[in-house]
Amino acid sequence: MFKTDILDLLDIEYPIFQGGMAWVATAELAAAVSNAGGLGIIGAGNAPASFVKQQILKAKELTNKPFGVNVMLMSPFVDEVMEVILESGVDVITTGAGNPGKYIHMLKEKKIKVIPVVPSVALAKRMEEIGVDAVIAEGTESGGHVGELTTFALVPQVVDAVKIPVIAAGGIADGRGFAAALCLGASGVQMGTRFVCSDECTAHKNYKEFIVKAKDRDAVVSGRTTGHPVRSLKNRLTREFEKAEARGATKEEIEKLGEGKLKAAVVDGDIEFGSVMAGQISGLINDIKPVKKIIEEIINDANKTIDNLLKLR
Ligand code: TUI
Repeated sequence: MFKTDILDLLDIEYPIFQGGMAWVATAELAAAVSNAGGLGIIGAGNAPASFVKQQILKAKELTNKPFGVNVMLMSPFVDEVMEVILESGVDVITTGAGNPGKYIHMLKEKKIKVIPVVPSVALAKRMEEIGVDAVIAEGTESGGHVGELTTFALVPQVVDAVKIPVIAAGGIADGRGFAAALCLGASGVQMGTRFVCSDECTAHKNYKEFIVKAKDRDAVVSGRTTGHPVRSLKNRLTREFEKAEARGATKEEIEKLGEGKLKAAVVDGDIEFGSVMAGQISGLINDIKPVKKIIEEIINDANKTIDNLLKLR
C-alpha cells in the first residue's frame, strides 16, 4: 500500500517522514515514528554535537529501525554535528536552512543518504546535480524557517524538474493531504506539526495544547526583514516582532528578540513570550494521540480519499 520508491531506498514501511524540528524532535519522538513504520528524524537544531550524539545513541536504544538526523545548516555547531553523524552510523540525514553542498562528499563516502529541504526548483536541481538521494520540497505553510512558495505550487514544479524522489512538506497533517501530495507527484510526505501533537513528543504540554487550540490564521510569519522568516503561533512574541519590524528595527535587534525563544516554548512551556513554531495546518489538528495512531489514520484516510475520488470517474 502506497509503495513508492522511497520505501526501498530507506527501508521503511510507510512514505511518511517526521520533520526534524529543533528541540521538539528528540530521540523519543524519532524512535516512535520509526517504530510505527515511518522515518523518525532527530532535530539537531542549534544543539552542540555532544547533545546530538546522546540523542543518536538513545534512538538506537529505542528502535532497531532506520532513523535520520536533521542538520540545521545555520547552526554554529554544524561542522561538529556532521562529524558526530559520520562517526555514529546514522542511515540518513535531512538538512534545512541552507545548502549542504560542502558536506555531500564525506556523507556519500560513509553511505549516509542525504535528503535536503529545498524551497525552490533551482536549489532542487543543484542538489540533484551534486548527488543527493531525494529532496524534501517544503512549502511556506510549514512551521519554523520558511520559503516563499506554497506546497501546492512548489511540489509539482520540483517533481518535473528532477528525477530523484520528492517528498512534500508544509500544510500536510491528514490522509487527504497525504493523498494530495501523491497526486502532485510526491513519493511521500514530511509532517512536523502533526507529530508535535503526539503522546511520544517530549515538547511541553502547553506547546502541544496551544497548537490544538490554534485556528486557521494563527500561524504567522515574523522576521521577513531579517531574511530568515519564521512561522509561529500568534502570541506576545509575534506581536513584539511585528512592532519591531514596523518601527524599522535593525536585523540584529530583530534576531536578538528571537534568541532562545524556541527553547523557552518547547522546554519551559512559555507559550506567551516563547516561539511556538508551527505550520498553517495547526487549525486542523484537534487532538494529541499516539504516533502509531496518527500514521494508521493517515494511511486509512488516504485510502478512503482515493476510493472516493475513483467513484467520481
Ligand atoms: O529549516 C527549516 N525549518 C526550520 S530551521 C529552524 S531553526 C531557526 N530558528 C530561527 C531562525 C531560523 C532558523 C526552524 N525551522 N526548514 C527547512 C527549510 N530550509 N526551509 C527553508 C529552507 C531553505 C532555505 C534556503 C533551504 C535552503 C535554502 O537555500 C539557501 C541557499 O544557499 O541557496
